[in-house]
Parts: sequence; structure tokens; C-alpha cells
Amino acid sequence: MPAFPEIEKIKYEGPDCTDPLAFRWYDEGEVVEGRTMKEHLRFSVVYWHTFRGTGSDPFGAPTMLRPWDDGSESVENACNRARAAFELFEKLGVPFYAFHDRDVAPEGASLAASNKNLDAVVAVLEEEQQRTGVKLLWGTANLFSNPRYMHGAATSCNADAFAYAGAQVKKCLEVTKRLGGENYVFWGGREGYQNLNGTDMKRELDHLGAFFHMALDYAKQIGFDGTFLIEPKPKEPTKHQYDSDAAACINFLRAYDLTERFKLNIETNHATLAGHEMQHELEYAGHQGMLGSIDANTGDLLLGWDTDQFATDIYLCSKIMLVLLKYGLSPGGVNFDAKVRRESFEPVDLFHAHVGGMDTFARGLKVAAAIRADGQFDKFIQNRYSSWDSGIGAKVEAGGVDLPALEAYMLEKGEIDPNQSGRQEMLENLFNRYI
Ligand code: XLS
Ligand code: NI
Ligand code: NI
Repeated sequence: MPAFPEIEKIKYEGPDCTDPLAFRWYDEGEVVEGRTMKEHLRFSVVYWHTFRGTGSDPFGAPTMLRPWDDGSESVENACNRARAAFELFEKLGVPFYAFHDRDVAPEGASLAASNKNLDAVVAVLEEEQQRTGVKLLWGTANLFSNPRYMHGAATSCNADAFAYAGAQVKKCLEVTKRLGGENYVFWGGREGYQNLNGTDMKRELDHLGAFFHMALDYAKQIGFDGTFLIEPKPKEPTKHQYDSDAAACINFLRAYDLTERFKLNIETNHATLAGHEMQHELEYAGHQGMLGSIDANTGDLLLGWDTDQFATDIYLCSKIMLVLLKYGLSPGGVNFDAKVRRESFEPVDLFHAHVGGMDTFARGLKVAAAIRADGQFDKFIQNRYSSWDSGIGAKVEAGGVDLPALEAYMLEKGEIDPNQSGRQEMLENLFNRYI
């Protein structure tokens, strides 16, 4: 029995179409900058929000209507859910999905039982992947929900929690490899602290570094050659998460000699929690060669926590796509780490949410491509830094200029060349021209 019987495969109908369940911008075969939209955007649906989200919040009970799900923690229910998930992926026409080990299969009474449950569901995932051609963007282990991880996993004060987490990652890497996953993600979960006076920060970070090296070693052993991704987030659940933003993550990866196989998975809502624009985080990771993938969502600036909403802001998505076109995304993707609101409880809302998200990113892609084709911002930047193209600027960039040389230069010249306007408002107006 289909899970979404009243929904047909979503089709591209063009910008004038008024059907809310049609794409107005996402035409997967349309070529932009030499590649199809499908190849650029590499859309992915997340299992946790879309198939495990219940709508419960600290003030209220679950609200979601999910007729295919009997609400039990049985393997059979997990397998039914997997089939419903692939029906949604297919009807949306997304090429990828992503999961945590514990989203797809129930945790058992022991580690061995959990592994067995996972294997049973993975067999269905494998079958469904083959049937539909939908691929796994990334797998990840949930190292934060179970109470054993209350003090963290790899950074726990309890060495047994570290060991359990290691065992879980080992299994999840095997499963990710079996399913042909293109990446493997570590989001810090509870890797952080609540009270520094009870925390040995150095020891915890050393353990985290060792943990990642163990993952790399095991990946090599089993022949998993996907990219490892760290997902920065500054707070929630702990008050300080070690992977607080792109810069902190990159510094950590360098300090522990991990930059070769690791990149970053940047999430919009996490960027804003860190006090950054998404574009900043992407640009920071991008110019360091560390941009791996994105978790596509948005927060609500009036709420201020990780609300994980679907992004429908054309400006936001255009700015994101501008950076993604600059640095490239593959083998990452645009992964909808987003959930429908508690009040949007019907199955069809899952389609409204994803169709809107996909369309807004497709539109952002076109806006970004138009901006790049026009080259006005590039020209502005080039001109803005032109003092570095010759004279003292070029000498400094070439290296070999020291402070006495700068002094001699300035003593002779007397005063700097006049500054030019930053043209903030002109730049904002210019951006609007492409929307
Ligand atoms: C939580 C994170 C999480 C990761 C996967 O805030 O966004 O969903 O993407 O563990
Ligand atoms: Ni995320
Ligand atoms: Ni998040």
C-alpha cells in the first residue's frame, strides 16, 4: 500500500504554474553553468526529521499523522517506514538521502541486538536504493540521544561511553560503506561542556582527535573512501559545543592533523546560532578548501534556537548558491536538515516543505549564475583591491617586504592614497537587481 497515495510524482511546470505541488524553478535537467540543476544541487532528504519527527516539543505531545507508521519500535515498523521514505524520495525526485543509525533502525537491548536490527533494515534500504536509484549522501551515528552519552561521547569523562561510541561508529561506517554512502558525518552532539570548572578541556579535545583518527583508520581498513564531514554548531544541547563554527572546526582539524580526509558540513541555522551569516561560514570553509556539504535549513531569528525550518528565502538561497558555485559542492549535497512545523501535521505537508525548499534553491542557483555571468560584483572587488596589483601592494603580496621597507616607503610618500567609498548601499541595490 502506498504511503502517499494521493500524491503523484512532482513535475516541473514552470514559473507561471499555480499548483503548489509542482516545481516552478527546479527543472532537474536544465543546464546552468554547464551542468544540470540535478548535478549542481544534489538534493537530499533527512530521515530523522522527515520520518522520525513526531511534532512533540517541550510543551506538548506528538502531532504528526503518519499512517504508514504504527508508532512501535519494531524492526518491521522500521522496514515499513523505509519503504514509505523511498516513496517520498522518488515522488520528489531527490537523488539522495541521509540518516543516523538510530533513525533507520531501533536500538536493541544490547549493542549486538542494535547491530542486528540495523542490518535487517539496511537490507531494505539497499533493496530500495537499487529499485529507485536514490543514493546515500551520508550516514552518521547518533551519539547523543541515549542517556549513556549524557556527558558526551568521544569527549565523555566516562571512557566506556567513548568505547561504546567507537563501536557504534565502526558499525555505522560499515553500513555507510555497504550502502555506497558518499560521505560520513560527525555532528558534535553532546561534545561540549556545561561547566568549565568541572571540565578537562585539553583531555576531552585530545580524545576527540584520537576518536576521529580511529574512524579514519577503520575507514581505510574497510575501504570506505567517502569524505568525512564535521558539522559545526556553537550551542544546543551543551552551552558550548567544541565544533562551534567553521573556523573552530578547521583549527581543530589542523591541530590534530585531520585536514586530509575531513571537510565541513555547514548548516544555516547553526551559522546563525554562531552569530554568522551562512554565507560567511561557507566562504570561510570554501577558501580554506574545507567546504564539503550543506545542511539546508533556516532558523527564526526571533526564536533564536535551532528551529530547523525549510528555507524559502530567495536572498538566503541565492547567497548560498553563489558560494557553492564558487567552490563546488560534490561529493556533498544540499541536504534538507529541516522539519515541518508541529502544526503542519499531515503527510502532504512533507511535500509542500520539500517542494518549496527545492524550488527556492533552484531559483537561488539561477540568481547566482546570473550574478556570476554579469560579473559586476567581481569587477567591484577587483577594483576595490587594485592597490594590491602594483606598487607596494604587489611587493607585499610577493613577499620579502619588511617593516623598515614599509617605513621607508611611507616616509617618502608622506600620506596614503585617498580611500574609496565602500558603496554598501549600491551593492545591496545591485544584488536586488538579480532577484
Ligand atoms: C543537529 C544537527 C544534526 C546533524 C546530524 O542540530 O543538525 O541534525 O545534522 O547529526
Ligand atoms: Ni544538521
Ligand atoms: Ni541542526
